[in-house]
Amino acid sequence: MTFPDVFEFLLRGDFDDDCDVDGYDLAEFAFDFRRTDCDLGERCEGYFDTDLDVGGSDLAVFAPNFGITECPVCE
Ligand SMILES: [Ca+2]
Ligand SMILES: [Ca+2]
Repeated sequence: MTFPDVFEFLLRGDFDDDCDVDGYDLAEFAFDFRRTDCDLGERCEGYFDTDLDVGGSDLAVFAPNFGITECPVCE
């Protein structure tokens, strides 16, 4: 089953998997924003790169998707 990985790739920032990037997803992102321990403990929501933190470079990935209300793979 590779579908979930493709799905996540297509709409990064949709942390609750409901095919949009809205305020709920923003709340998830904001909760982990500024974490620097993404190699430890709980998974960092919003950790899109490989620098072990949730910071500006991750926000740059999340921000363009914010406001999308349907993902490309949804009917
Ligand atoms: Ca969502
Ligand atoms: Ca980062």
